[in-house]
Amino acid sequence: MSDRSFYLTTPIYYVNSVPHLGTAYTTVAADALARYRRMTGADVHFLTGLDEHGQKVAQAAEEAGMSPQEWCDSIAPKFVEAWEMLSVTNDDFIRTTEERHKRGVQAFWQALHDAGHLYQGHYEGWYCVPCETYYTEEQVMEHECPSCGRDVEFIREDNWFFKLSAFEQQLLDLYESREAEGRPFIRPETRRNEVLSFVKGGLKDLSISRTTFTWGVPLPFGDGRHVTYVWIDALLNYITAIGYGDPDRAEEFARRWPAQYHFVGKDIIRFHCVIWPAMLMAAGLEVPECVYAHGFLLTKGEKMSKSKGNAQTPASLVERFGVDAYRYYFLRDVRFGEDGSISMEAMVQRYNGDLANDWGNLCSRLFNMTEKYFDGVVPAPPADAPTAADETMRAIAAALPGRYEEAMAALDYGTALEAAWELIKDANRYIENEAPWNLAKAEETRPRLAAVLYNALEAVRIAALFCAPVMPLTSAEVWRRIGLGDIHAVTDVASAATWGGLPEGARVEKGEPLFPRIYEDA
Ligand code: ME8
Repeated sequence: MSDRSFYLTTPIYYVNSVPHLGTAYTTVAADALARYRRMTGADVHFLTGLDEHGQKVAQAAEEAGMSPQEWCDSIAPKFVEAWEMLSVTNDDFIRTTEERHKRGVQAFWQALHDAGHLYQGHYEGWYCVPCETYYTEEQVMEHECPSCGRDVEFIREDNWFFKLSAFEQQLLDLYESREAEGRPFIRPETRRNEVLSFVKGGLKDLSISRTTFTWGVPLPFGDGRHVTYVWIDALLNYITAIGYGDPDRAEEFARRWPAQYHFVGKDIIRFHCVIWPAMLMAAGLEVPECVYAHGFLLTKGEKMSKSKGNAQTPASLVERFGVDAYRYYFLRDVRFGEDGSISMEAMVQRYNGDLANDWGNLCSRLFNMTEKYFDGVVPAPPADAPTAADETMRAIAAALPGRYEEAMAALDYGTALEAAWELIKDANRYIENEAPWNLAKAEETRPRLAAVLYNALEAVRIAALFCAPVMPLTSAEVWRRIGLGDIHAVTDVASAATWGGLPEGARVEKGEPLFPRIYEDA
C-alpha cells in the first residue's frame, strides 16, 4: 500500500434541486469505486458536497421567501439523507458556504493575484443563470442558451479576469503528455477529443467575479464589490475540502492532492478539463490524475434533468427494488462513460434475472441444503482430488480478482460485475449438475455431498466479495449468513478471495430470500 491517498470526488451539486437519478448515478458510481479501493487497501478519501453560491441559488431562495443561507440549509439535509439511503460512504461532505471553503477560495485568489494571473476589465456578454455560464454572441442563437435552451441575460459588468488564454499551450501539452504516458487526463477518449478541439479553437480570458449580486465568496482584494464567479468557487471545493489554504492541514493536503479521479457528467467537462487545470497551473499546484466524464441517463430518449421535468428521485425506486438492486441496475445496465437509456421494464428484468434468479436463488438453495443435510454447519473442505467440475469453478474463482481489478481500473463496472457473475452462474450450473439432492440419498455419496456444498458455499463467499462494492448490504448479509465477519472490513480482497477461506464448522443461516421476485404489475 502506498502512502498516497486515493482521493476521488463527485461534482458538488446545485442546491436548486433535490437529489435525482442523475446526481445519484455519479455518486453511486464513485461510491462503488471508493468501496472497492478500500477493499484493496487504499487510503480512500471520497468527497461529495453542495454548490451553494451563485445567482441561481439566490433566485431560488428569493422565490421560496428565504435567505440564501436558509434555503441552502433546508436543502442540504435532503442530499445527506439521500446518500445515506443509498449506502454512500463519502468521507467528507463539503458545502461551499462553510468557512473552511471560503478561507481556501480567498487564499487561492490572493495567490493568483500575487502571481499576476488576474486583471481588472469590463465584461459584456450573455449569461445563462440556470447553467451559470457565460456565452459569446456567436454561441447564443435567438438569445437562447446553447446548452439548456433557456433565455440568456445580457450582462455588462466590471469584472476581474483570469488569464486563461495564456494556458492554451500548457493545456494541450498536458493532454498530450498524459496520453503519451498512458495515463490520460481526460477519459473516456470521446470526451478527450471534444476538449482538445475546443482548446485548439482558442481560449478567451475568463471573467471570475460578479458585482450584480452578493451571494458568493468576496474577492480578498479590490474594492470589496466583487464576489467569486460561482463555477470557480465550486471547482475550488476539491482543494479547500482537503485543507488548501489552511496551514494546520498542510500535511493532509500534501498527502491527498492531486486527486485520483474527478467523476463528472459530460455536461461539465470544459469546466473540469480546461478551466480547472489552468487554475491549478496558475497557482503552481498539480493537476488531478484523471477527470472521468460519464454519459447521461436518458428516459424515453431524453436527458433526464430537473429542468425537463423528467427527473425522478431515487427513493421511489429504492422502495420498490431495495438499495442494492438500485445500485446494481445503474452500474450494470448503463455502460459507464456512455449515455444509457433506463426504464422500469429493464430494471425489473435485471432484478428478476440477475438478482432474484442467479444470485439470490444460489444463496437460498445452498443455505437451505446446508441446513437440511448438515444441520446448518459448513462441512469440512474436501480431502479428495477435485473433479473436472470442481477445477472449473476454482479456476473461475481464481481468475476473478484479476479480471475484476482490470475492469475497475478501466471504470468498467459492467464488465467487473460480469466477471463476478461468471462465478455465480458457474456455481448454479455446478449445483444443477452435481444434484446434491441425489447425493443425499445414499450414505456412500455423503462425502461427495459435503464436497459439493463446501465448494459451492466457497464460490458464494468469494462472489459476495466482488458484489460488495456495488451491493454492500446483501453482500454483508451473505457473509453474515455463512458465519463470517464483516465483509466491509476486508482490506486485501485478493487474498480474502483465495480458495479455501471458508472455515469448516461455520454456522449457516437460511434467512429470507435476498431478492424476492418482483411481479411486473405489483
Ligand atoms: O453542474 N445523467 O451541478 P448539478 C447522468 N454544481 N448524470 C447526471 C444527469 C443525467 N441525466 N443529470 C445530472 C453542477 N447528472 C455544478 C457542479 S462541480 C465543481 C460543480 C449529474 O447539480 C452529473 O454528474 O447540475 C452532472 O455532471 C451533475 O449531475 C450536474 O449536477
